[in-house]
Amino acid sequence: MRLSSYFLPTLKETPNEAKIASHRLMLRAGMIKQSAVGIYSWLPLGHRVLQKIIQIVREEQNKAGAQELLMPTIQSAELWHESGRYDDYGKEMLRITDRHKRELLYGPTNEELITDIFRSSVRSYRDLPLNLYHIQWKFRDEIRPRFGVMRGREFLMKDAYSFDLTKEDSDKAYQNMFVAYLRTFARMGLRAIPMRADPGAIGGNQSLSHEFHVLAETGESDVFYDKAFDSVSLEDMANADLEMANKLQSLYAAAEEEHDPDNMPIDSDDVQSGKGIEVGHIFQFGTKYSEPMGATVTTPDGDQVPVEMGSYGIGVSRLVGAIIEANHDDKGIIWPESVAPFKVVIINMRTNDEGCTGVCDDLYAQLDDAGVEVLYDDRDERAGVKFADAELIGIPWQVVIGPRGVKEGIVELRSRSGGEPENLAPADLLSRLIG
Ligand code: 5CA
Repeated sequence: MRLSSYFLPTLKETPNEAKIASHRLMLRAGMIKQSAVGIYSWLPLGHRVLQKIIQIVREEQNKAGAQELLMPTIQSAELWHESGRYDDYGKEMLRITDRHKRELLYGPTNEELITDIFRSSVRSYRDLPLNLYHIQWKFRDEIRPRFGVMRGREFLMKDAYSFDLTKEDSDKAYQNMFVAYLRTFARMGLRAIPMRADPGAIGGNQSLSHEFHVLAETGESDVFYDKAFDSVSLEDMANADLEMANKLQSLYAAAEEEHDPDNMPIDSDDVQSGKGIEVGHIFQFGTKYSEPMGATVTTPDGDQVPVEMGSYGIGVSRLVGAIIEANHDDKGIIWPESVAPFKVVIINMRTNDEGCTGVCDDLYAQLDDAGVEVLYDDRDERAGVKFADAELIGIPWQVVIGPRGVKEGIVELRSRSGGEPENLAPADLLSRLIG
C-alpha cells in the first residue's frame, strides 16, 4: 500500500476527550473516528488490526472444536420474555419497536438466540457435545461509555456457546475454552490472568465464571492475584494445556466483586493487587436458559433433560485498546507482529531522488509479491514527518532508504521495539523480512 494514496487521517494534536494512551493513539493514528458517544467507525488502519485479532480468535476457536455461525444483531424480544431476562436486563438493553409495533432489541449478548437455534434442531445426546460461536457487533447502552473502544456502546464480541448432556461434559467444554483463551491472548502478546469472577447478568448466582485480565494501570477493574502468576511466562500461556489451566485455577486470583480480603486461601503477603482490563469472560450456567426455553435432549436411557450450557466471550474490539495499553511509548504504538496492520514500512527519505525512489519501488514490489504486508511512505514530505508517523502508527519494521545508503548499496532496517538499526544489502533485507 502506498501511503500517498492510503486513507490515514492522522492527527497532530492530542484530542482532549481522550484520557488514556490507547484512546489517544487510536485517534491520532487515524484508526477510529467517533460517530456518536461510544460508537466508532473503524478506518482502514484500525480495521486491519481488528481483522488480525478476529483471525487469531477464529483460528483458536476452530482449533478448540467450536463452529462458526453468524446470528443477527437485532433480536426479537419474545425470546427474552421466555428466558425471563427481558425485564431483568434493564436500561443497558437498546429496545426497538418496528412499524408493526413488534418489540425488538439490539443484542447485548446471545444466550436466548442460540438456545432457540439449538432447540429447533437438536434432540438427542448423540448430537452433543456442540459448541457454536460467532463474531458479531453488540450494543449495550453503557451508563459511562469511555476510553474509546475499551468501553463502547457498540462493540465487537466473540461469543461461543457450549451444549452438553451432563455437568461433567460441560466442565470439559469449560476447561477446553479456558485453555483456548490463554493461547488466544498469548498469540497477541498478552499475558491474560484468569480470575474468579461474578457471573452477574449472564450466569446467575450459582454458576462458575472466570474473567481474563490484562494488567494495565488504566484498567477499569481492581484485581487481586497470587504473586506466583509473575513466573508464568507468555510462552507458558501460548503453549497452555489442561494441566496449565488446572495449575492456574489453583492459584488465587479474583476480580473485585469476588475478592474478600478477610477470607483468602493464601497469605496476604503473597497477594498482589492492580488494575486489569477484562478481555474475556467465560461462564458455566447449567440449565439457566435451556430449562425455561425448553431446550431438551434425550439421554441414552430415553429421558428428556434440559441441556447443560456455558458461554464464552472475548472483547474483540476492546482488545485493540488493551494491546495498545500494553505496547506503546511516548512516540506511539508498538504493535506485536501478530496483530500489526502492516509488517513493514518503507520510508523513502528523498522522493525527488531517482536512486532512492528506484530502490524503494523495487523493494516494495518484491515484498508485496512475496505477500509481506508493506506500507510504502512515498509521500512528498520531510523525513522528520515520515519518521514521526511511522513511530506513531507502530509498524514493527522500518526500512529507511536515503541517498547515502543507496550509493553504498545498503538499506537501513530498524525495529519499532528498539535496538540498534542494521545496515543490510537489499537482498539480505528481503530474506530477513520474507518468510
Ligand atoms: N454472553 C457472555 C459471554 S459470550 C457475555 O456477554 N459476556 S460479557 O458480558 O462478559 O462480555 C464479554 C466480553 O465483551 C467482556 O469480557 C469484554 O471484554 C467485552 N465487553 C463487554 N462490554 C463491553 C463494552 N461496553 N465495550 C467493549 N467491550 C465490552
